Amino acid sequence: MAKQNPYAPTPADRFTFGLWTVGNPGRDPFGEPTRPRLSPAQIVELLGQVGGVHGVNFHDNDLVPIDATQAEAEQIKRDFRKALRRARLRVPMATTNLFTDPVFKDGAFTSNDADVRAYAIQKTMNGMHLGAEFGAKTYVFWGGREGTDTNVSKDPVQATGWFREAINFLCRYNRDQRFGYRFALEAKPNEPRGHIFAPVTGSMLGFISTLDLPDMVGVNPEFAHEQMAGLNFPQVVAEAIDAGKLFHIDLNDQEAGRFDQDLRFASQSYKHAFFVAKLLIDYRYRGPKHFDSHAYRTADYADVKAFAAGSMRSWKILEAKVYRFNRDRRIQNLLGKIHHDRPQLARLTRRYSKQNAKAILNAEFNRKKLAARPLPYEQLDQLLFDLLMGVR
Ligand code: GLT
Ligand code: MN
Ligand code: MN
Repeated sequence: MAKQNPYAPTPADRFTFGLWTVGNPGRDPFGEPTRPRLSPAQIVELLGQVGGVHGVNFHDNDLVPIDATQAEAEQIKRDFRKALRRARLRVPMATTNLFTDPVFKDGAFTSNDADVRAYAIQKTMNGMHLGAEFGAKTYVFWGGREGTDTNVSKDPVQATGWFREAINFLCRYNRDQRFGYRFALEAKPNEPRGHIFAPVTGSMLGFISTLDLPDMVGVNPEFAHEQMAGLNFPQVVAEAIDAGKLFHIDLNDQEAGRFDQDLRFASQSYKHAFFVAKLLIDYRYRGPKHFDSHAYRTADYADVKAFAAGSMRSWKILEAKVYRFNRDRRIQNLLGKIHHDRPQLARLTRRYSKQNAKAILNAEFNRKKLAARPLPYEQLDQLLFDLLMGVR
């Protein structure tokens, strides 16, 4: 009997791809597509062949081209629905393309033109209907062109206000229509504009607290986007978890200082990828894990399938490593040594009171002794390396 693959994905893993990710034809700013374009139904079929995928996400225009007639739209949706049924795939997330068409050249919700701003809201409401038709429960907002190429062109305080108005408006539409969406705001620090508003997930988290219906809105952090900003993605994910705002996550990879690469998850930053997996596992994230990446431009569709299967396989391997790490005696002993717990002190620092303040002011601390406590992080980090490289 053939040995079972311990890293085989299943729909319970909630792995998702986008029509725009596996369907990416390999176009870049310097070159034409290297792969033939696939229809939405063909992309679903391809994912079905890969196996173990939970769902496929789309922008309104990934599914229905912006200039499609009503009849064309209906036909595309019928074919897509049939393909979904055949491949047993769901649509957990939908979003709006507010960046490709020239009308959005100066942004959408933050365009200087009131007509464009209203059109962007209209397009999003229609996109929400489209997503709802296929059962989507998360609606992502990636700003795309919300920003400027030169600071002379916009008042960023006014633009932030317009962005807030748009999200507030759409939250209420969501409630009125009973779509039941959770909104997930996705940040990106640069590209396609010179300057982008709310460029990192931390900005989005701050912004959410200023909204009318903040409970409806969370974040969709993307690995590559935070790496582009030089940030530590696991820390970004941790902040979103801590705020109760990790509604969705975009997994991929990126080398520092490069163009927007959207590399296959864990193909580059093994260590960061491991800690992202660890956070999602330890804190029981149950949402979709969306691979927002595309295959190398050199790939043909056989290789695109390998790319999709590889994304999920890498997650499953890292998942197994996380369990191993959490069970590893030496690692856990070292971690235990590093954490000095003092319940009496913890009780005092947990909450402010006049007595607690007094007690802390009166406590004695031996600064030199504290500074001399060992922190064997070199040992710990090497153990991690050994574990990740499979020699432990
Ligand atoms: C685009 C972007 C991604 C976003 C997608 C959702 S579109 O590919 O680079 O990071 O998640 O709009
Ligand atoms: Mn991206
Ligand atoms: Mn993304």
